[in-house]
Amino acid sequence: MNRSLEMLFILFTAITVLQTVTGVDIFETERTLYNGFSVLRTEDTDEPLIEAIRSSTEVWKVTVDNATYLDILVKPELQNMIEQLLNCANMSYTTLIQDLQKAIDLENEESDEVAVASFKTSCATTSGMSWTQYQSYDTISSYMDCLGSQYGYIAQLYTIGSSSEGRPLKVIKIGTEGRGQRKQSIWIDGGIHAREWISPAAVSYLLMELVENTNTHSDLLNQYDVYVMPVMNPDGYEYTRESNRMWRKTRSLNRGSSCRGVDPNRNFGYEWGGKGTSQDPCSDIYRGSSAFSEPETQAVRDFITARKRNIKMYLTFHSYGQMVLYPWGYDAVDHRDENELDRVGRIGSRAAGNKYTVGSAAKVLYPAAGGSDDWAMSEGIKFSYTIELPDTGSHGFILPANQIIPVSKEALQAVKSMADSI
Ligand code: 0X9
Ligand code: ZN
Repeated sequence: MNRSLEMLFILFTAITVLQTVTGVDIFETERTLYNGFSVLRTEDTDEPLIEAIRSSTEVWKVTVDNATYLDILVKPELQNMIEQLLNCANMSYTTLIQDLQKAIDLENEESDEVAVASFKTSCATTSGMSWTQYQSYDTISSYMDCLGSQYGYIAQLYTIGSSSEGRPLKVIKIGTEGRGQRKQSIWIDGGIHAREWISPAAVSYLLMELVENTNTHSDLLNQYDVYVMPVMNPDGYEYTRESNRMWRKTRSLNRGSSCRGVDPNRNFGYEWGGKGTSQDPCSDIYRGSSAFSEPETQAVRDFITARKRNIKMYLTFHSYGQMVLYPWGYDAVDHRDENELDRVGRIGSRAAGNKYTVGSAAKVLYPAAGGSDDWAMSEGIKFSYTIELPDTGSHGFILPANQIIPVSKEALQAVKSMADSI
């Protein structure tokens, strides 16, 4: 490191020790705003500067066309400093998002009336559900209630537990029962991470298609029953709607800390506590006090475990990055089913328009233990995937609502083709 970079580095470290991470959050109950926050993209290197930046703000890794990048959330006070440091370290960067709050404010504008009309299903009308805007958990939940009562012959509603804040955790099983033999099934979930709004939107779209447009999907439904849980972490999701758009974790209380929440995708019980996890309740990748410490992950564990012999594929939808990832995620270690998982992953990617990167989670992205995908595979569900929905960073987590329908349509094609190929 040259002398001026070293000086800046020291200054930067001092400043960031005094200031902590995310948006402007004056009181716990007030909305956190991201005025003037930007997202910068730089190359993925081992430069010590990145570690310093990582300790003071959020850095997300993304793979696009075989190249990996780091997207850095930059608060306004550090904008100049970080840009200078990147320049001094000879690291090129681009600005992905100029003002995060502006992007947040525009994100949920209702899109395109034509699309609204064509998706007014009976239950959507009853519950106020649509896929032209991001919806509240209450709306998604009422929509599921309606499906359970109006389409009882094909859709069975389960409340599998309740969240830390007491919200019902809901799953719908889509299945044509009563044919003598027990069918194999597929599990699909969304909304593990609160801020990844496209996930519950797309997973609820899949649910709508399979229940309210069943005839179009008889190929899939003749072969499999499908369990769909659009929002695994409803407390976090509501918190992103009401208070802090960039929240990731659950909202449980942590003993001995004023920081709330656990990363549900570090809380599952396979290799829990390993690489890419934190013991610090204030961290965004806090693993929890023990494996399955969260009521949300417990409920999913219990429901899946009881049915695991029949579940052939586990699919969990996240964002962003456009990736189809398979185990292992806890570490870059090989396993014997990797070729097979890769083959099916590629079929999914192709069906979704060929713009998803396919690979093992730890190798393509980063090692992170306690993920739901690893746990599902460790329970004997061979085809286990995390699908990181679009985009590749231009909007990141703040994908405009007019993207819900196109992204969901691609996701539906991916799911159908993957199910067909296992
Ligand atoms: O880090 C995660 O939990 C996932 N990425 S995200 O940006 N949506 O947070 C990736 C999880 C991949 N699977 C495992 N590491 N097990
Ligand atoms: Zn996620």
